[in-house]
Amino acid sequence: MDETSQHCGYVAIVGRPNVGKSTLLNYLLGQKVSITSRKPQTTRHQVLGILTEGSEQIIFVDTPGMHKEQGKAINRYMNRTANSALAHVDLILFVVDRMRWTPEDDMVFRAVKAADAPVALVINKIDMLDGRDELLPYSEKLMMGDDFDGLFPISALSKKDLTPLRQYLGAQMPHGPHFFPEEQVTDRTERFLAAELIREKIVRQLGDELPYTTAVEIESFKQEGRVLHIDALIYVERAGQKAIMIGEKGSRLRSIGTDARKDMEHAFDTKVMLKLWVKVKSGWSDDDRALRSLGFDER
Ligand SMILES: Nc1nc2c(ncn2[C@@H]2O[C@H](COP(=O)(O)OP(=O)(O)OP(=O)(O)O)[C@@H](O)[C@H]2O)c(=O)[nH]1
Ligand SMILES: [Mg+2]
Repeated sequence: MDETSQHCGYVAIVGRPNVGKSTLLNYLLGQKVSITSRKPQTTRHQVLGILTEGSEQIIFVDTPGMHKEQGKAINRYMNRTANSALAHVDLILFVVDRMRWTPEDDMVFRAVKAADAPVALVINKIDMLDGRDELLPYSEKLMMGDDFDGLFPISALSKKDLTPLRQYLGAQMPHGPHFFPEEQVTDRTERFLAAELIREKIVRQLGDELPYTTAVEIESFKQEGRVLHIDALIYVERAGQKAIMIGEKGSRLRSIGTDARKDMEHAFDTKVMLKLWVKVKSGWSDDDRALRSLGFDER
């Protein structure tokens, strides 16, 4: 294709935890590159999702939810990661949940206002509304002056009303050659996605506390014939957490493994043999060196 007719740009997706940023990204791409769950602080890293359609390439940057709690090294890492995505993008999607505007939304609002790029407000989860009218007062409250370049009430989950947002995104992309090959969908490796899918199952299957103290490391990732062999280590912080992760007679770990394997077989389009181990590494989430060795890489 003639490069002079191409459009290409970066779009940061930011907001407090749990508003539906990763769900929106996966929907826009038509495939899963970023894990999701009903628990806050699911996304821990920046993940690029690349959408190429004809002359248009939109490079989305999914980010960890910005949150007030700064207690541990991992929380500071996640907030830094989200903030750094605001620099050098062409557009910012500020995602909020239509149900509630919280002090954390105020915090994100201040951060996006301080950035150079135009900001569009995305009010997600409108499927939870009884009627559309319920949104009006909320939108007015939010359209404070000229703060936002656009306003999009959507439902990323039920895939409602996304066409105006999609068209807007295309129209905002500056002229310029594509940065990525047409077939590339993310900047992350299959290894990274494998680790994330395991973590997603942990977050989805286990109680409220455990997910925050869990990290996953892929030890080996080898295609042998028609089977992809993946060995992974799940880190927890205490022996009691290890027992919960394994479950009675190994039942919990088996169930996490089965769910993760199914997703991997779909994502990698091959048969997968997944082996999981659980290991205690106390204090890893508040230890910068441990974080670095687990792939928390400051991008
Ligand atoms: N009802 C409803 N639920 C949604 C919608 N979009 C996302 N969700 C749900 O909201 C929860 C959080 O979604 P995520 O996409 O993981 O949210 P996130 O903003 O990426 O969260 P963090 O990565 O933790 O910052 C999940 O249970 C989603 O299924 C929506 O439009 N409607
Ligand atoms: Mg997320």
